[in-house]
Amino acid sequence: MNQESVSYLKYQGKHKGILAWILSTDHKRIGLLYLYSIMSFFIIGALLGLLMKLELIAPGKTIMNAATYNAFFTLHGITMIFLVVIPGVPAIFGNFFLPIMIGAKDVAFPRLNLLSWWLYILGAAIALTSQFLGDGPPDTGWTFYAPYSLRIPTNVVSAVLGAFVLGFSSILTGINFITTIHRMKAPGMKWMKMPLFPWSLYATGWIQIVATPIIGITLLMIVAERIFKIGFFDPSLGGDPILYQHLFWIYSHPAVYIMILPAMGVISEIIPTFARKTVFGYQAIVISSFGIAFLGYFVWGHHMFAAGMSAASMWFFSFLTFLVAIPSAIKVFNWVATLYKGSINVQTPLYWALAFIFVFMIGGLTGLFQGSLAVDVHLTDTMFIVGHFHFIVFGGTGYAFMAGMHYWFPKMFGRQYDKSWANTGFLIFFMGFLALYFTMFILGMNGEPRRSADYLPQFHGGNIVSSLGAIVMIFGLAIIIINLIRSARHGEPAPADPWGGKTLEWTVPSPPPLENFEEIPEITHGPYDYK
Ligand code: HEM
Ligand SMILES: [Cu+2]
Repeated sequence: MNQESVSYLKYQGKHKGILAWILSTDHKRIGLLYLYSIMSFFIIGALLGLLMKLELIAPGKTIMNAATYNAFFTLHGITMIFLVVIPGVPAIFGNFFLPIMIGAKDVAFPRLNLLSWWLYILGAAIALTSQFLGDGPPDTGWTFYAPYSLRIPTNVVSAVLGAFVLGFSSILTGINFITTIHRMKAPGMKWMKMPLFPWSLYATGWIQIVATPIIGITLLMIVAERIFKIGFFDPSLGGDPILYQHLFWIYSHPAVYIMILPAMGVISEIIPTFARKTVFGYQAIVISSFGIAFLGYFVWGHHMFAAGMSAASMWFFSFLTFLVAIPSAIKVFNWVATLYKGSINVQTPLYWALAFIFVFMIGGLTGLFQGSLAVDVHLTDTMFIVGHFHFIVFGGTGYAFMAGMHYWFPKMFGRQYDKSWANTGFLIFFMGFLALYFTMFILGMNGEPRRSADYLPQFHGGNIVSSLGAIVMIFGLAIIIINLIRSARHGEPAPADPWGGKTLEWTVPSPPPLENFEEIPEITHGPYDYK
């Protein structure tokens, strides 16, 4: 056996030990670097969330004071949004699987790929040290709304600069994936023969490139305002705080599609494999991704209905918000139609995928409540919003991540996980999740405000359910993560194609060799070739 056909995990290059990982330009190793770093941040973020829920288990002070609570929800938000769900699926599974699924040996720019990971780590380090430097941890929330973020003495500047560096990492990944897809598809792989996960990364790449610079500039404006008192956003200097909200959401609404499109791509891979059926409406799924990516630029104002806007612009943003629901619904329809009359192979990844569809629909429907003007005035800044975005972001991107993790795990590590522990963990997690977040819809409709360390006694009952749900959910999560870590070392060896998948990654050994393919395959048929 020559060095090149040795598995990527065992391969010995120039460097040894940890250096062989943190200096590797192999897309699979970089995928694992992201996996380990993102999972570490996710665990930190989840523990912060749990502590917040423990504070909220009863009215009055339970385990922390209000200032600490504010710092916690800010750090929780920054960590989860900028360090976990925005990079999450593309950086981990995109890096690992995009080249293999299109029949390439690596991404177009392997060194730039490694640079993206280093920038990610640098940005994370800057954002996290904001907790310990300067005049105390930032307490603005992840949105850094002006004018509060301009005036408080806490250490906003380094949190903002951390997010700025992370933006570069995101842009570089987008450029790399778009180029890889344009230039490196295997011979015969026409655009319409490309699997759906690469398609979703392609649509996401464009959002990363087009939208991310806007947040970069906006964050620099905050820094300039704080240090040089320029007067972009501060009314006392002639600026406009509403301008900040426009700029922030012009990025951050499209960013929610950076979170969800790759997640939808993962689901589109899993459903046909476990239904053993060609995906229903391949073209409609592709086109709807671009429908979402395109329309997503025109709806940012729905975050600002209560902030002050002309009636005409409110109407416009509300109308377009409703339109975005259509391409999302098309995907759900196609997944369900793929399952219909399939010969279904019930396995852990499918449980996660079905749960994804369920929670994503609840998240999407509540989005429509918020998108309608009169209802949103009642709901805005309540727990309802927190329920909505956790159903979509955690229930969507998080569940798809878990689905993908259990789908591709045997390929990545060459071992199979313990299926009954995986299913037990899933079930406990799912129960906890529903208790934790569904209650928030009810609490929010009844008027409990978000981002507050305390609440009126009438909300106590719901908060007990929600906080107990958080404990159950974290327990389920621990089972899932421990099972995966154990299995990566001790699991049964996995065959090349444990689920009967048809896309290219299932044609190479588990774990794949350094160069992915001995010979680049010729593509003659579509990606989901079931009868
Ligand atoms: C598809 C993925 C989606 C994600 C990842 C997502 C995520 C989010 C997040 C994070 C927020 C809270 C922002 C904050 O901190 O203030 C939010 C609010 C909102 N979402 Fe979504 N959302 C998605 C889909 C939708 C859809 C399909 C709709 C409507 C059709 C929608 C309508 C809204 C509205 C109107 C708000 C603002 C509510 C308010 O602040 O009053 N969202 N969403
Ligand atoms: Cu939005």
